[in-house]
Amino acid sequence: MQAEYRKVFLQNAMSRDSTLILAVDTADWKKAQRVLSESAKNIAAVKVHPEYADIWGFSHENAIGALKRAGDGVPVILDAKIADIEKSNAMKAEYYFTKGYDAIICHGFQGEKAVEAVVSSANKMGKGVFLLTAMTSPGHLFKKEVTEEIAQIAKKLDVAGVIAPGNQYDLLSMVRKLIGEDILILSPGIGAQGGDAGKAFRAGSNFAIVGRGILDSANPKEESRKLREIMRGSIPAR
Ligand code: NUP
Repeated sequence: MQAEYRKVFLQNAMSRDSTLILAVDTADWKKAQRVLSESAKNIAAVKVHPEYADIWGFSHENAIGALKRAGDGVPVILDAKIADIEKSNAMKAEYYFTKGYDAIICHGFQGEKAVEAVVSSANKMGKGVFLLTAMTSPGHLFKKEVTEEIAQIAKKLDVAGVIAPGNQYDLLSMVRKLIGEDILILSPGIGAQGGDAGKAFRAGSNFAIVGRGILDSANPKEESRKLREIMRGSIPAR
């Protein structure tokens, strides 16, 4: 069940005392490894794109193992943005979960049945699904109604969490209202894309996903520490 994975994800965040997720977006494995180990004490999880394993010269399994070693055992979220029909989504989800990724980011615009295929594959394997309700990119085509419908799918399927833009606070708080208090909100768009962690948190976000803001900073350890402090308290008492 996704509620079970949500509990596991939250317990991990609480034991690491962080709700900051590092997006390891760099083609340079040495840099990824260095930034990750320097910020490991300040983060709850890492988020990685499927291409990076190959770019770094690893199999998926070895990339996951190396990320976990550098990050003190962090969960690894795959930003696969799964967006196909039911059958293909089931194949993709199973493929990535079998490799060892802990959770996956999935699109919602393809409709409930196709999302359900990812959720049932995740449930069989004790993994998590984070459903993308809107995007941070300027000019994105997620009209308000589309985001509302995706948020309703998230609620109906009770996914572990959703992804909602950390640089669009009205949209973020609308998503929070629609999904209720339990489903987690993970927000990219903070820092390099103009979003502010404190504002995203106050609009209803639980986790900040940050790439360049940490990767390109002169002091990733200090930058991740600051972001972690800003997000402190973003998990409501349950
Ligand atoms: O809407 C989205 N916006 C976004 O930036 C959904 C995403 N998954 N992302 C990802 O978050 C993006 O691909 C990148 O890996 C990360 C944000 O990185 P940065 O802007 O903090 O460098």
